[in-house]
Amino acid sequence: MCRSVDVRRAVLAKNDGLAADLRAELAERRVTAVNLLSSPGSGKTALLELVLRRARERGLSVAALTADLATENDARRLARSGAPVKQVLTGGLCHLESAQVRALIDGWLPDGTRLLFVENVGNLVCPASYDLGETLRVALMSVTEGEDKPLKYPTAFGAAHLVVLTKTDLADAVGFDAAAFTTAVERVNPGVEILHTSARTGQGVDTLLDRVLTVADGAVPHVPLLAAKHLREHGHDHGPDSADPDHGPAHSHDPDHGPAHSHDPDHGPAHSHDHDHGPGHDHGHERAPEPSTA
Ligand SMILES: Nc1nc2c(ncn2[C@@H]2O[C@H](COP(=O)(O)OP(=O)(O)O)[C@@H](O)[C@H]2O)c(=O)[nH]1
Ligand SMILES: [Mg+2]
Repeated sequence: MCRSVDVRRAVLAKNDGLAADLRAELAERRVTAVNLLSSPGSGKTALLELVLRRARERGLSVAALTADLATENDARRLARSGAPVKQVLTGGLCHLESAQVRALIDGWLPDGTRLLFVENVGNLVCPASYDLGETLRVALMSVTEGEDKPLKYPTAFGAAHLVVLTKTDLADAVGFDAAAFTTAVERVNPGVEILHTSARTGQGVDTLLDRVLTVADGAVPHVPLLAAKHLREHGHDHGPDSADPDHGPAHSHDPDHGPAHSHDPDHGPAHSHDHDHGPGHDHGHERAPEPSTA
């Protein structure tokens, strides 16, 4: 086995360990963390803003972290809900890691927070391999992306506790085939629940929040579905569509390869820093620790 593969495996193993610790700590604090995964533009931010609003209307204490390669646009949008929001700028890194989440919640996450939503970097490849210590992983896809995407990104959709279809208001306009989508999801994640949502009409927003609360209340046992474990058991996503959109092709075809984990040369050295938005925010520029790199 070549050394780079060893290093990638070690990076994943280290992340898994930190994630397990974080999950235990969050459970002790009675916080349920929800990791949202999708390609860019699927509607994560639009849906999350509605979920945060609805949760607050129900008197729930909620907070959100949102990751972006370069802008704070999503944090500004989410902060309109009135919930505490923190932006993570990954500086070109294509996913979040558990160490970043841990660094960000320390000293920020308000006591008594019930639900912590994490909007991951828009990408269906790398984020799928990194456990963030979440209780619930949600893979989202919009009706405009094509019914076969679960088959093309089996790690992202196969290791999700819940699959959310977004932008259903556009389904007729794009000729979306709901049955084909359901079949594709079933192939990679048999039995997983699929919710249909629209941030335009509000369809499914309450149902999504209800599902998250069901898990938070412990009404259904948490089933660990760690993506890294799934990845090791079922192999990495292959083919041109699995290339990390933030990186060059050199990182996409190693068959024995952990997640792409290098830095976009256009973005300089990977770093992350975060900005508070919403109540109590101080525009601090704390630096999260350097993400570990292969
Ligand atoms: N028609 C429609 N457009 C949506 C919906 N949700 C998001 N959008 C639009 O899709 C684009 C991307 O949404 P955004 O929330 O930024 O996606 P993200 O990149 O996954 O966070 C924006 O122009 C949104 O206004 C929806 O449910 N219906
Ligand atoms: Mg977004």
